[in-house]
Amino acid sequence: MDLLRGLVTTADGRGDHHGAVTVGPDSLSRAELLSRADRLAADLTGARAVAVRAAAELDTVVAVVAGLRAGIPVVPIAHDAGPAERDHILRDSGADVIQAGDAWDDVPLARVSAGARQDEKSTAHHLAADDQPALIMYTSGTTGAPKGVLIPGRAIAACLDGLADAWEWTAEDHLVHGLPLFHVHGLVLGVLGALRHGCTLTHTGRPTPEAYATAAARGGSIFFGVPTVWSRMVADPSSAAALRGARAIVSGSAPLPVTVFEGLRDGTGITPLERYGMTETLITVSTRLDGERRPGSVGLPISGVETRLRDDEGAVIGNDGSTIGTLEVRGSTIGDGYLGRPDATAASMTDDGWFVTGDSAVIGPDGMHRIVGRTSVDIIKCGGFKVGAGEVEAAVAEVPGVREVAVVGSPDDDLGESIVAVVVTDGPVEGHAIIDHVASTLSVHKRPRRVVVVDELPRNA
Ligand code: MCA
Ligand code: AMP
Repeated sequence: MDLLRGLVTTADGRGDHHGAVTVGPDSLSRAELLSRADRLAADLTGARAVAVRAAAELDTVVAVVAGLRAGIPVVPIAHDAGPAERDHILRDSGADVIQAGDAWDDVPLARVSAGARQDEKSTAHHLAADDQPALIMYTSGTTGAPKGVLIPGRAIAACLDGLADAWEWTAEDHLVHGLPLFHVHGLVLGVLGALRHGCTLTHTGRPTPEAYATAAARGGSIFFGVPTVWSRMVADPSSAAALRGARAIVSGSAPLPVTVFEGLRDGTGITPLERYGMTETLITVSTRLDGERRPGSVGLPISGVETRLRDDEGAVIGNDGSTIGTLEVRGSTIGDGYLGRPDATAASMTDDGWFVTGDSAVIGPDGMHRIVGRTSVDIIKCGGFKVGAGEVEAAVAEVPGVREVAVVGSPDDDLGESIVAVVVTDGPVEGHAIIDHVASTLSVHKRPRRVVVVDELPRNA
């Protein structure tokens, strides 16, 4: 199995063109992408893992493809990760080589460059076995620093093929999105999906309504976004109308409010597809292009995936459309657990081999899934980014003058949930100092949007 078969088989052949892969202002043909990636792959020979500062740039795509072609696990890191988060990921992943362009010159690792070069190195590549980690992706838990999820090539291929089946995604498509390249949504679906299926890719830099409208005018046929992207689209009717010629609009990473689903359908003339997944499992459930797209529903398991609900006592719940249980999943898209964390990996699985998602769901007699919440309040989904309350609390507690802190998610029309830090202080502490400290040591999207000072935090026994 070649994970990137669409890239390889169409490069230089039918369907390749300058602009087959565009990120922001820069474009390559597939043949150019492949040749740059293979030059970099030669530089990766013998590396343990390659860290990639995953800015929304072509170099990120080149570096990820190079790692996959060299058979070296790729560790994408948020481009705006502060030293605490970045250095944790570098240490924990064991990466010994980094592609970071001109940034992060304080990182003491061998540097490689994805930039264009004249030299013609050999293009030997070794393609990782399907069950070796292709990606190590970091995701937040309720407490502690983010954990690295081992994602083998076979899981990525199964997920992308399941979604191709559900959405009728083919080489004829032109995929458009502006999502971050350091998470599953933007990187696995949004980049590797286009390269596996051989379709044209436009990454808009940022996922603004205007940028999506411009890409629609240039032939965009499938658009990806998180609910925040789509609610901003609904608020911009002329950009929404520009998507009328598209074939599919897909939402995921957080619940799509029914009002946004309906606004999007009315504004674009396209009924959105919704899909559900996790970094640990990739995408497991989706509505189908040839099936019902119902507001509030994430649809059916994709091919190769099974789901079940269990109650607090562990009993399996029937698909009655009303009883809420914890969603468990198993099948070909599930990753290989957390790097170096056998305890956490074991805790995430049942004895009979199901992954416990931590999401609460209802399944109808027709098999349609509704995600109704999470079993932990210490996971916050802000703009589709998963943020652990404990991780932000630890960063806030470092700010001089903060005595106690609790971080919570607060319902927010734009972001779904916004991060709020409630603090007890010794003397005056500026809210923006707390916000900036989190933004600069963890990453910008983990910053509290609001700081509330109280005299005392309510505590139970
Ligand atoms: C603001 N900025 C700051 C600060 N405040 N910079 C430094 N310090 C500060 N205190 C800057 C930011 O760097 C940024 O700059 C600009 O202000 C705006 O940032 P922000 O307000 O955070 O952006 P936003 O408009 O609120 O972002 C909304 C968004 C974003 C674009 C929808 O939340 C997003 O990209 N979400 C996608 C999340 C995602 O892909 N999740 C998938 C996880 P500049 O403009 O220069 O950047 S994978 C997953 O969940 C599973 C598998 C699944 O199902 O998909
Ligand atoms: P992450 O850890 O960033 O991969 O986020 C995974 C989590 O995002 C899941 O456990 C869900 O809580 C949430 N999620 C993803 N897609 C959806 C969706 N379509 N509806 C509701 N929640 C979602």
